[in-house]
Amino acid sequence: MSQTLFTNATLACVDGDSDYGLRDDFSLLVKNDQIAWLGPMAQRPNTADSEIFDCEHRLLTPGLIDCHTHLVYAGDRADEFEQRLEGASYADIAAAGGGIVSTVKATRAASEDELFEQALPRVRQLMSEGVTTLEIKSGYGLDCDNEIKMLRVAGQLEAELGLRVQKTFLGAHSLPPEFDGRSDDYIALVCEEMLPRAHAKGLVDAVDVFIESIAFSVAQGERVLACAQQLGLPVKAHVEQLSDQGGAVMAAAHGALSVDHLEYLKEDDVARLAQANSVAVLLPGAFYFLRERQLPPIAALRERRVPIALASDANPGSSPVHSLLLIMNMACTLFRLTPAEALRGVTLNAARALGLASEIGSLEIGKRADIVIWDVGRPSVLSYRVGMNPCLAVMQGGQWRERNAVVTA
Ligand code: DI6
Ligand code: FE
Repeated sequence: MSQTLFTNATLACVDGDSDYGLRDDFSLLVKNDQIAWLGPMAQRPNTADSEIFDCEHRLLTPGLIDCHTHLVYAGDRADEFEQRLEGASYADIAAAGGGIVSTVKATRAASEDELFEQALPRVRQLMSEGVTTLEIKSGYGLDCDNEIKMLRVAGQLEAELGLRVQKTFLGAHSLPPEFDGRSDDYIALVCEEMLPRAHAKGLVDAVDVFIESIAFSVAQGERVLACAQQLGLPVKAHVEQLSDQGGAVMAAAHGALSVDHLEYLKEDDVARLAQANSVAVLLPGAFYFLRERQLPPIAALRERRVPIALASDANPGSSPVHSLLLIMNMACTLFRLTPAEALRGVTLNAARALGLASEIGSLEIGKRADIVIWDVGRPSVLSYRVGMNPCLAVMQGGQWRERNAVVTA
């Protein structure tokens, strides 16, 4: 049996309903892959057979969780970034055949190995800042074989890098060019072939759809979510990102784990999310990169106690962002979240958005020992600094992943 006793730690447990769940002068015991005990230093167990890790009053948090990414894809869209700086909008570029569809062409042309190699540095960058669980969506293949190829690469990243990866099928991300003018036919293919085949291969943990004027209608999205539910799969949706289509209310009515983006969500619709227990996943990286002006209805989400999660939305078109620490800062500066809400957004509430809150997301007895040691004394510093990475060491499922020489002495 392997045991590690963390001593002299400041814990941000992210337990309870709000705030950091801060404990000073604490000790935490990991046995095998779980948190076995935590309490004040004076009450720590006498464990002669444990490895002792003296935190010297540094901060411990749950492993960070990035609950919404599209980080398996080929190529980049730096040229579109230049076009947008010259005045074209994201929607203009999509309408002219660029945007998502240009990434689809590059992704279809890439082999599984090439996709893996290109995704690797993106995942490593997130991991270097303490990410222990990552969601990855398909959605740049848009046919059976290529969607399956993307999901296989997501699985390979999990197998080779040792972090946890949740795979989300997003076949209804954009209309592939060969279905131009026939979007209902494409949705039929998604429901009747693509999703069932990917699911039969064990590659689907959840199903997502993009409901937007430049993507699919509420009725089309609903068809996909209903098919997912028939297969017993949890659902989520990209909604109200660029306009109010009513997708969030529909997805909540289907018991969505999360509804994501939400800039254009009406305050009146927030109650429906609360009733459905759906998590609001906010994506400040896309808001920033597209220079959106419309803010998500934060006050109403707080008032109705809808859990707020944050994610990178890492993708080549609207959020080429690979840092959850930067996302926490953006959520505070752009959306006026508190640093405590930001930390909860990338831990416990992100776990809820993935349906994993009983296993991960907080420092509590019985949860998996996914733990980050930060070279800071207070949790607000994580949201406050930009461009610094104070992650010293990461324990994933009770095993050390990275460990900086500074704290191993
Ligand atoms: N919303 C987004 O922000 C991304 N996908 C989506 O549904 C954009 C994806 C891309 O532009 O490649
Ligand atoms: Fe997205």
